[in-house]
Amino acid sequence: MRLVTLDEFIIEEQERYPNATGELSGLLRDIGLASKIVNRDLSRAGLVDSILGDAEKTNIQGEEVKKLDEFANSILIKCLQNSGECCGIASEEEDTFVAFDNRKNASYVVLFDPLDGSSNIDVIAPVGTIFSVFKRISKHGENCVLEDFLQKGDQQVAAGYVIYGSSTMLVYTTGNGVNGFTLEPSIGEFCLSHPSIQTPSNAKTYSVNQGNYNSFSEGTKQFIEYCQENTDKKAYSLRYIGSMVADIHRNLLKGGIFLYPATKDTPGGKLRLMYECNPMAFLQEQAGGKASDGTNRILEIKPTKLHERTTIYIGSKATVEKAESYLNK
Ligand code: AHM
Ligand code: MG
Repeated sequence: MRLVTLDEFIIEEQERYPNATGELSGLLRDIGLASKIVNRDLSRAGLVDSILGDAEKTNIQGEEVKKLDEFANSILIKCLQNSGECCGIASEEEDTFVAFDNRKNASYVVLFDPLDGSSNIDVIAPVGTIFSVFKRISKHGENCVLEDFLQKGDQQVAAGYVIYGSSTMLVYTTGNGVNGFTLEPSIGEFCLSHPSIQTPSNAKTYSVNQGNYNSFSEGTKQFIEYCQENTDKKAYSLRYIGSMVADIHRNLLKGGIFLYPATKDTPGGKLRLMYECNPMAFLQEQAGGKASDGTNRILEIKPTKLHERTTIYIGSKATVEKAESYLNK
């Protein structure tokens, strides 16, 4: 079987669209490169004292920053700034967006969570990088502005994640389906391993931090009971890694629902609209799944700030609709 590398696939895809300028292709290749560098250092995390553990500071959202969060953040920024196609970034680890002064003519902005689920690093559980790409709406030749980033999710031109697990995989969409590429370590290339991913319409598993059960709404509690009792079929299995990328990756391939509802501590939800929920929602929809805040389609939420949070119910379409039916009774 012929190996198709990520770079070859991106070029072949670009050739299908005669009007494509190749800028987005270049950007995706640079994200692939950044994730290979992050992957290399993550795989040594347990060995190298200097990169394992806390950076002994907190980010703008009051969360503890791990050294590897900072490392992944700076690698992504460097690769994107070098790429020439990106006029600015916003990151879960930065207070505000960063405009690249030397890239005023570039067309795209990229938002990312450099290392999602990073509290899992110290116990060698999977973590991930999540990214979301928008076309700028401000004028070329000037610095990008906040409005370039605060676009609704349905305006994304590309989105994806990299999961660093027992193997490393990059999964992305440009709005023409979802494809997955597994890193072949001996040649250092992402190779097409999961073409045209479609997610099953019914879940087999549900993923939620059930420790928060007592503070969930009645509708969410009833939906969880439905998952456990599900009388017509076998009850769903509960699978929760605590790393959104890993939980969603499993559900995408095997069928499942991931939910992070409102809790007492996080009444507006915990996960970030721009860095986590939008890109995952775009991927799920492209794979035939669904993503909602319980009532509204995630991709239609108009963001008001970069670090906005939302509740999320995402995964197999029929199961997300079932959750919505309990929530909106
Ligand atoms: P992070 O971006 O600070 O790593 O937080 C996001 C993570 C998700 O990966 C995961 O689904 C969730 O937080 C787990 O939260 P909890 O520990 O409250 O269940
Ligand atoms: Mg995160």
